[in-house]
This record gives sequence, structure tokens and C-alpha cells, in this order.
Amino acid sequence: MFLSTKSAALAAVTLLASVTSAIDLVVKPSGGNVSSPYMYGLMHEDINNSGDGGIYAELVRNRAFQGSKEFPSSLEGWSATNNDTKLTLTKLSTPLSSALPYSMNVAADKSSAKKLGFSNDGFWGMDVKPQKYTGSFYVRGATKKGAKFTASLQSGLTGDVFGSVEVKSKLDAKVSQKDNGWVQHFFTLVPKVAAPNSNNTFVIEFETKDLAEGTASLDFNLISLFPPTYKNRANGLRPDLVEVLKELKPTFLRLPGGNMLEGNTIDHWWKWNETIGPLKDRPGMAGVWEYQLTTGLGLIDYMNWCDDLDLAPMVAVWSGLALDGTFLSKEDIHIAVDHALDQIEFLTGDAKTTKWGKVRASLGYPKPWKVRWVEIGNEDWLAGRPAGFDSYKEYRFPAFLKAFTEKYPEIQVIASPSIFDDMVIPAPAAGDTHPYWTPDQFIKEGFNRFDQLTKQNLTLIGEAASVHPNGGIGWDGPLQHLPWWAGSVAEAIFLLGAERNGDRIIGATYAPILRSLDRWQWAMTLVQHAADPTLTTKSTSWWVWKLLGNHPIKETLPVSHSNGEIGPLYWVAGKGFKNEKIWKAAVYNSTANIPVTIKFEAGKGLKETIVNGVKKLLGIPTKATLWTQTGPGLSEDEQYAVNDPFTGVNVVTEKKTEVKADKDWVFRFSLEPLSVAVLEA
Ligand SMILES: *[C@@H]1O[C@H](CO)[C@@H](O)[C@H](O)[C@H]1NC(C)=O
Ligand SMILES: *[C@@H]1O[C@H](CO)[C@@H](O)[C@H](O)[C@H]1NC(C)=O
Ligand SMILES: *[C@@H]1O[C@H](CO)[C@@H](O)[C@H](O)[C@H]1NC(C)=O
Ligand SMILES: *[C@@H]1O[C@H](CO)[C@@H](O)[C@H](O)[C@H]1NC(C)=O
Ligand SMILES: *[C@@H]1O[C@H](CO)[C@@H](O)[C@H](O)[C@H]1NC(C)=O
Ligand SMILES: *[C@@H]1O[C@H](CO)[C@@H](O)[C@H](O)[C@H]1NC(C)=O
Ligand SMILES: CC(=O)N[C@H]1CO[C@H](CO)[C@@H](O)[C@@H]1O
Repeated sequence: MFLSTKSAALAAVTLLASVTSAIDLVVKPSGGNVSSPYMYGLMHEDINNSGDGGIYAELVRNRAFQGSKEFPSSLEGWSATNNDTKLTLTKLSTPLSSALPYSMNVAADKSSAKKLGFSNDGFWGMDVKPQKYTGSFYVRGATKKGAKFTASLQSGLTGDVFGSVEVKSKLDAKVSQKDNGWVQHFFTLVPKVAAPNSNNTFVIEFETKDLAEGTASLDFNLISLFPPTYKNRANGLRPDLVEVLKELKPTFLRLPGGNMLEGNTIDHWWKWNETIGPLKDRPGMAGVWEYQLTTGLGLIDYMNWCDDLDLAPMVAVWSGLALDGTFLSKEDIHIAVDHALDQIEFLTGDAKTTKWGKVRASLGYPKPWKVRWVEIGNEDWLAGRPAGFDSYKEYRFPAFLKAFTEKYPEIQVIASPSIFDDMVIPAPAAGDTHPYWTPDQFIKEGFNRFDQLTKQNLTLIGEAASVHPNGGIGWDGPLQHLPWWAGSVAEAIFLLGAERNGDRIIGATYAPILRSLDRWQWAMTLVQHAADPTLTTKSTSWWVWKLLGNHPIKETLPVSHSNGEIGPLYWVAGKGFKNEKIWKAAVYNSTANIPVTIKFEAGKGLKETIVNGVKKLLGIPTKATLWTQTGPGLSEDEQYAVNDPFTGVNVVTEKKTEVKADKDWVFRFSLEPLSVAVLEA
């Protein structure tokens, strides 16, 4: 699409001519292939969004002063609430844990100081409503009997207090030296009123008169505040964001995310073993998108996410490659292989008889999870090319495949490249392809792409998105600023091509699924979000992936048609999980409506009968539901229309209509140019 106005007029004439008569389709009753039951999933992408300030519900930013060589610990996000308070980043000889060596010292700046306090401005604000917030913090020091802290949610603009709670100090009693004298305090906080906007802060204050004799300051660490989470899980997810993902009806979660897995340098990969257990034992890691990650959303938290949404986990393991292009040598690759085998044992091993299964059970998860797929690395064709990729083909991937085939023969191993990345994928492994393309590419190279796969070339579409307008190429070419309607329709056509080969495709996921409006690397996404939940926005691609994902096909069905070559109408047909007939389609590069007739042919042994004078045939649908999605129009601007969170306008119109077959069991309707449709009968 994306014609200039002049060529659009020209194209209209030829296209009109080619679509004056209806496209007649006959769907056969059988003879297709069994599709993957996991066609649509989620990929937790980490583009400046590793859960922190996103789907991970923690409201406090920099809650534990985690840092690394790349991103040193700091007091970012924290401020004193008055000029009498002095905040200092401190590395005590008595830290809360070896994972969290830094803490914040809160001291009186002058002897006359009465009240000391500090605030956190959250991930670009905090949403404050009359609901239950669950908080905790660690303190070290000494307070007098009866001392207390006040925790509150306040406006960062006016200082208005929306809710506050007194937390009794546990430092006045005899403190155990177990955690180096650190004592955890818990509280819940229910604001009386909702804040008018999200420019809010979380504040902790205390009186200097409450400090014990000879004590001039207190140390704080791991200061945490959660709003209600999805299914009320401790350390859980933001419910509103989970809900919009759930509407997509996803079936799997590719975790933990793409580049985050690899890390920037060879010693900084996502070490799963440092993301489990109590938060005080998680050091966090240097993220690949220019900031320190908390790893609050850790391996078990991903598995809880899977359980809560009934998603099959697709676990990616580190393959020994870093984003700077360095990779483990043949002699050292066992380090990565063992790390991955331990990870799968941790997830799936018996709670009594395996080393890592025991560790899992000790963390409160005795029941093993089921892992269906393990992906070896992420985009190993990319970093350190060509040496990095060569090492993957030569010894890195083979070492993993051998180890997993021996120890976990029931798990499908997925290579991070696909056969489209110039790799012969050794059996029984599958591959993974990540098209970030233009709309025309998705149709011309995408729709038929998977027809060439054999059953041995099983392929995952682990990431995909229309990112460039037609004509744009490469990472230096112009990227669109948001998913746009014509780009989303092109993704739909690509997905129809994948579904036609549903026996050779493991599944497909858009990437990235989430984008923080305040911190992001690029804008393509299914869902945009900010601290303020009213800014949560479903992109044009969210709509398309939702429609296709909500009508899963169990088995494809052959279709005969009158159209010669396929296009500008593209389709797939099949049987659903309740044996309903499903036809999915999309229209691109047409300026006219496309009339369609569809007949679902009867299977063998079905006879026509006359009921009340009407011809009937058991097994042939006579009624169907048609869902259609259209954009705002066909002008160039309208093709580029986006769902912008700041206007709140949704440019996608979804309609649901009932269609009746005529006396010959033929459904007749027409589809608009640049539209996506599903017919279910
Ligand atoms: C089923 O798979 C076969 C073999 O790959 C292929 O030729 C055929 O077109 C597929 N059928 C459908 C309905 O997709
Ligand atoms: C802190 O001091 C500055 C300058 O001395 C002053 O402008 C500001 O109002 C003071 N803030 C508070 C909270 O007292
Ligand atoms: C986690 O595993 C890696 C590699 O297996 C190891 O180097 C690291 O020390 C482990 N971390 C902890 C905290 O045990
Ligand atoms: C695709 O599968 C066939 C076996 O059906 C195999 O011979 C071929 O090597 C595979 N292609 C690639 C690139 O892995
Ligand atoms: C759409 O039409 C334009 C103009 O004719 C053409 O350049 C482009 O290749 C077409 N795209 C597809 C996917 O057919
Ligand atoms: C990540 O976010 C930071 C802060 O907004 C930004 O400066 C940085 O450019 C982003 N990272 C990338 C890779 O774009
Ligand atoms: C006055 C002010 O700081 N307003 C901010 C409140 O928060 C929103 C959303 O983060 C910002 O866009 C405003 O600038």
C-alpha cells in the first residue's frame, strides 16, 4: 500500500477491474493438517521494559539501590521531604544481604530537626486509588519505645496526602542480629480518596525524638509498595495490563525476553539462579537497555504468570553469547549448558530426588512445572556475526541439543535462528524467525514463506512486527512511531500464511508486547502504558492479533477458489476446537470492496433432507458470525492511522454481524479494502 495519491488513482482503475466479480470459495470438509494448539502467544520483550515500571506491579523505583559496574548504585528516584533530612547512599559493613550491599542512610541535617522523611516518585508517577496497597521496608538502627514511621501516598505536585498509615517500629525491642540487625516492617495502606492524576509519591517519615539515645540516623533498604496485583499474588503483576494481554487469548509465554537473556557482556547474562527466592537475595543485573534491572520479575514469577493465564512456558536459556559479540569457547560451553540443564531441573525436577527440584520446593513450589519447549539463546545469528553465529552452528547449539536430547527427550528444543537465517537446523530441533518488516514484505515474502517448510522444519515466529513503512529498510531506515493500521493488516496476512502451515509452525508472537510511554527504545507494541492506567492503549496490531487469536484453528481445511492467484484477498480455513468452521481473511491493496461467497462442503455420508419444505443438510452450517475490522479509510494518512494514547481515539472499527447462507448453503458478503475478517459457522 502507501501509494502516492497519483499512483493510487491509477491503481484504483486496474484493481477495480480485477475484482468486479465475487471471489467464490469452497471449503472442503476434511483433508487438511492438524495445527499447533499454541498458535498465538506472548513474548515478554524487554526493550527498556523488563517488567520494572511495566507489567511488574512494584510502584517504588530503585527500591533496593541495586547497581553494577555499568550502572552504579544511586539514589535516583529518591528525595528528602524537607531540608532537615540528609539522604546518603551507603555501603555498610553490615548490609541487608550480600545481594544488596547498598542502602540509604537517613540523617538529620541539623540538630534542631524534628521530622525526617524521604519520598519516591515511582516509575514516572504512581496511580493512587482507594484500594489496598501492600508495603514493606527494612530499617537498621535504634529507636525508642513506642517509635513509629508514617507511610503515605501524596501528590508530588501539591503535597496533598491521599492516605497514610502508622507503622510501629520494631527497632525498639531487642533486635536479632540475623540479618545484620536489619528488621523488616510491613504495612497496608488504603487511601481515602483517589488522586486526581498520577503525579504522586510514596513517603516515609519519622520523628527525630523517636531515635534512641546516641542514634543520629537510620538506614533503609528494599522499600516496596504494591497496589493490588493480578490474582492477588505477592510480588505480582499489574492487573489492568494482564487483562489487556488476556483478551488476546494467548496460549504460551516466551520468557524471560530477548536481548535481556544475553546481556551486554559475557559475564552479564540473565542468570536465572539469581532471580529466584526472597527479593533481598536478588542482586538485579545490568540491563541491556541502559539501566539496572531489579529482576523482581524472576523465573518463578514468570511461571506464576503462565499459571495464572494458563500459558505454556517457552523457556529461553542462555546460549553462551553476549550482545557485544563475545561467546564461550568450545572448552567453556559446558558452563552455559549446565546452567540451562539446572534451570530446567529447577522448573521440572522432582521435589525430593533432584538437587534443583529440592531448591524449588524449599521456595514453596513443590509441584514441578511442565516445560514443552526450550529455546537455545536469542537471535544467535546476529551478535558477533559471523564468528558468533559460526560458533553457534559449530559447537554451541550442538552441545545444547545433545545434552537436552539425552536428559529431556520430551522437550522440543528450538534453535534461535530459523532455516530462513541460513542455518540447517539439525533434527529434532525447531527454529525461530523474527521478521521486523515492511507491510509489503510481510505479504510478498511472508504470506507464502512457510509453504516451503517440511514437517521437519518446525518453526517458531518468536517475534514479529511491521516496523517500517514500505520503502524503509534496515535499522537506520525510518521506523514508524507507532503500529499503524495498514502495517497491522499486513501482519494479519503474514499470520494467515503461518496458520495455513499450522502443522509446521509452533506459534507466533508479536514483539514487544508492552511499551512504557516514559521509557522505551522503540515504539512498536501491542499495548502502551504509563503509571496512569487511563493511558493504557491497545495498538492497531493488538486488535488484529486479538481477532485472529480469539478463533484458534485445530485443523486446516483445503479451499478451492475462483481467484487464480491469491490476493488482494488472503485467507485460511479450518475447523476450530469445537468443530466449528472458521475462515479468516484480510484484504490489502484493493480500493474496492471485495464480494465473497463461501460454501462449506458436506463431508461423506451426509444426505440432503427436507424439513418443513426447506432443504437441510446435516453438518453444513446455514448461519455464521462475521467479525470485521477496518481502519478509518484509504487515504495515505488514514492508512497510517495509529492508536495514540494521548488522543484516546481508537482508529480500528470492529463489527460483528450474523450472516445467513442462501438455499444452496452459500454465504455471501463483501469485505472492505484494508480489512481483517473472521467468519465462524
Ligand atoms: C497439508 O499439508 C500438505 C503437505 O505439506 C500440503 O500439501 C497441504 O496443502 C496442506 N493442506 C492444507 C489444507 O493446508
Ligand atoms: C529548602 O531550602 C530551599 C533553599 O534554602 C528553600 O527554597 C525550600 O523552600 C526549602 N524546602 C523546604 C521543604 O523547606
Ligand atoms: C548462578 O549461576 C552461575 C552459573 O551457573 C554462577 O556463576 C553464579 O555464581 C550463580 N549465582 C549464585 C548466586 O549462586
Ligand atoms: C528442512 O527439512 C528437511 C527434511 O524434511 C531437511 O532435509 C532440511 O535440511 C531442512 N532444512 C533446513 C534448512 O534445516
Ligand atoms: C501494492 O500496490 C503497490 C502499487 O501498485 C505495489 O507497489 C505493491 O507492491 C503492492 N503490494 C502488495 C503486497 O501487493
Ligand atoms: C532506554 O531508556 C533510556 C531512558 O529513557 C534512554 O535514554 C535510552 O536511550 C533507552 N535505551 C535505548 C537502547 O534506546
Ligand atoms: C505538572 C506535572 O508534572 N505534570 C505531569 C504529571 O504526570 C504526567 C504523566 O506522567 C506528565 O505528563 C505531566 O507532565
